[in-house]
Parts: sequence; C-alpha cells; structure tokens
Amino acid sequence: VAAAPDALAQEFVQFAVQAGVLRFGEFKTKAGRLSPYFFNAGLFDDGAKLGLLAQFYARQLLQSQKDSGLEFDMIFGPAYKGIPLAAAVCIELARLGHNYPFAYNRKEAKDHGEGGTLVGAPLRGRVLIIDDVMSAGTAARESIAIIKAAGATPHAVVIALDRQEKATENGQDVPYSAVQFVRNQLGLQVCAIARLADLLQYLTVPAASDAAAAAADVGVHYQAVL
Ligand code: OMP
Repeated sequence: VAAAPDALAQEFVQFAVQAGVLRFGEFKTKAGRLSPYFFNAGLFDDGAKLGLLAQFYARQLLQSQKDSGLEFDMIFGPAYKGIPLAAAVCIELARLGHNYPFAYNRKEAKDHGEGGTLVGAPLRGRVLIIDDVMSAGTAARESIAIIKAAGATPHAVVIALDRQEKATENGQDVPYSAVQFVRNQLGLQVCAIARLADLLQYLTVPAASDAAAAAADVGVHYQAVL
C-alpha cells in the first residue's frame, strides 16, 4: 500500500513550483550529475516568499520535535544560502514562541573587527544545521566540520529538499543516499520539508500537468535512492 501523501511536503512542492524555485529542464548539479530538475532557493527572492519559506521550515521543525523528538540548542546557517535561511527561520520560530540563538560563517576569514569566520551566537551545545538542498552531502559535511572545530555538537540537519541522491565517498558513488549517510554513519537527525518522492507524487496530480511532462524523466533519475 502506498503511503498517504505528506500534506506539508505537497503544499511545499506546489509553492516551490509556483515561485519558480523548482524548475524542470536540463541541469548540472554541484557534484557534476545531470538532473532533469533543479531547486534554486535563491529565487525565494522577496520578503513574502522568504517569509513563507521560513514558515515551512518552522512547521517541519515543530513537526519533527513532536514526531521524532528532535531537539537542538541553536541554529547554524552555512554561507551563503544558509545565512538568510537561518535568520528567517529563527525569526519565525521566535514568533511562534521558540527563541533560538543562531550563527553563520563567512567563506573568507576576516582579520579585523570581530575577526574569524564565525558570526553570531557562539557555537555551543547541539547545533541544528539549516540548508536548502542535500544532493551528494558535501555541503552538510563541511558544516559538520565547522561545528566540530568550534567544539560544539552537530546534532541535526534541516533542509527544504532531499534530492535522495547517492552519497559520494572519495569521489565514488555509494549505494545509499546522502541523507542516509548523514543519518546512519554520522548519527545526525535529518529532516526535510520535501523529498524527491514527494516531488514525484506531486507530478502525478492532474493540476500539476504543466510540470507532468517532466515526471517520466525525473522518475528515471539515475542517482535517486527512492
Ligand atoms: P551537496 O553538497 O552535493 O549535498 O549539494 C547541495 C548543494 O547543491 C546545495 O546547497 C546547492 O548549492 C546545490 N543544489 C541546489 O541548490 N539545488 C539543486 O536542485 C541541486 C543542487 C546541486 O548542485 O546538487
């Protein structure tokens, strides 16, 4: 029996398609893989869209707290795209009565003023990493290293979209997804607002017919671990 569609995920995929953030065509990902779709979080590019995006993350986090006991002490948003995400989601969580400290990094160290590469609240305790997309898991591993180097504990990851792609180790594909790797090998809790499986589900809905032509392509996406 197929699982019932995840309502929040369906709502989110629809929002992302309507906002032009989720597009279909021919793209190359950071890992050099060809993909028939791309999720460009940089196109949540006005206050209303960013505010709505933050609401989706916050709803997902509160849901994961309830369903799977997710706990964290602060939020880390990796440069660059994680920075507005961490800020917007912290504002939304505070509005809902959950006030968390947050921090982010610079890509280049600063040698004057406050100095260093970390900005915001000191990294300590159980840190939740917030990012846009997980594909091969490279970005997540970089954040984990930054948090460990600061003496804090990388504890969980929240992303908007889990592409359910194979992780890579030493440049080689491995038979499990990047999210599975971060969860099982690195021991972090991972939650995603939506996954490739939700995108495929969305593409079967008649109202999504514009995008439906892309469904067959997405369905045979060779790196997916569904
Ligand atoms: P990994 O580091 O391989 O997990 O890829 C995640 C990063 O790839 C994201 O943080 C984005 O910079 C980028 N990306 C997207 O933004 N959207 C996509 O649909 C696919 C990718 C990607 O290049 O894999």
